[in-house]
Amino acid sequence: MAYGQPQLLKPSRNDVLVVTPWLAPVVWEGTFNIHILNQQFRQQNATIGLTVFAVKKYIIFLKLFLETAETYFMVGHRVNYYIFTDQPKHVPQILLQKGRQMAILRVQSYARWQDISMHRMEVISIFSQRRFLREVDYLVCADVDMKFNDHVGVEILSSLFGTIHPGFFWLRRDAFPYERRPQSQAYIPQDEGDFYYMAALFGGSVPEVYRLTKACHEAMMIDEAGHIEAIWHEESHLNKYLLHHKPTKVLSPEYMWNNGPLNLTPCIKRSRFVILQKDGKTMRTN
Ligand code: 2GW
Ligand code: MN
Repeated sequence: MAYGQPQLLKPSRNDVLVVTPWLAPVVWEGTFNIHILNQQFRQQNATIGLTVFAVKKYIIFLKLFLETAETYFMVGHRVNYYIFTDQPKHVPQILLQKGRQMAILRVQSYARWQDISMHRMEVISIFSQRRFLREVDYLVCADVDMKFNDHVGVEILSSLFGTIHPGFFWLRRDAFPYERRPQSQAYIPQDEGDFYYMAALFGGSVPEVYRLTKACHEAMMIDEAGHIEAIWHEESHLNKYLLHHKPTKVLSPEYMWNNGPLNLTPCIKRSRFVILQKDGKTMRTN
């Protein structure tokens, strides 16, 4: 394969951090050659599982999520969608490209939305141990109130990856919305923390995702027994976990953007995975 030579004396980006102090790549446009990566992952015949939960009213988000995933997510690779829902009959029928499959899995619905969101960690950990370990090499776990808007491919894959939240990346660590009460298992002191990660996109190898989801679920059970719930639910616990188990890749906010004007933020060259605007009042009532 012919491709441009890497230039040791010319940085791929001079406006952003492209590697963490623990030597994990931060994935930005301009830092990778997708052709080289596609060839590597095709050689391994890698299968990628994408988990998504659509419970109660959130079933309406599935169609756009899946249609845009067919256009932009891991195109040319083997993909298994795992759709967790309380309404299997209402999962939209989408024509999938070759090499892509869908499994619809029933989950219970909880009365509180916080429980729907938090129990994803438990469900993913249970399925990782059983089914995912046999069926896929990597897992990508996503929120459903999102759409793919540009390429999201194998450049994100690694043993353990998290995504930087678009709302806080310019802030100092003491201003991140981590859980600040020492009584919670998710507690992070003011002088600790690397990035503020968003729980709407994380993943890695199946064993690593199993460890992460199991640890977050167990931490949430301890909090529940102590009558405390972390400020941002499982996102707070994810941040605590990734502080002490450093991710091997960090996805830049290109992979978690809200559709504001890109030109206001020159370092963001592409918006790949986008948070949908939702009417909080109607979605958050039963
Ligand atoms: C969530 C909030 C209010 C009312 C309903 C729900 C809800 C969420 C639901 O009725 N059905 C459902 O399937 N969910 C799932 O939980 C769905 O997959 C959704 O994407 C996910 C997280 O809820 P969401 O997207 O409303 O939360 P966000 O966008 O405010 O996201 C962040 O904070 C959450 C915790 O507060 C999570 O950590 C999430 O991963 C973060 O992105
Ligand atoms: Mn969301």
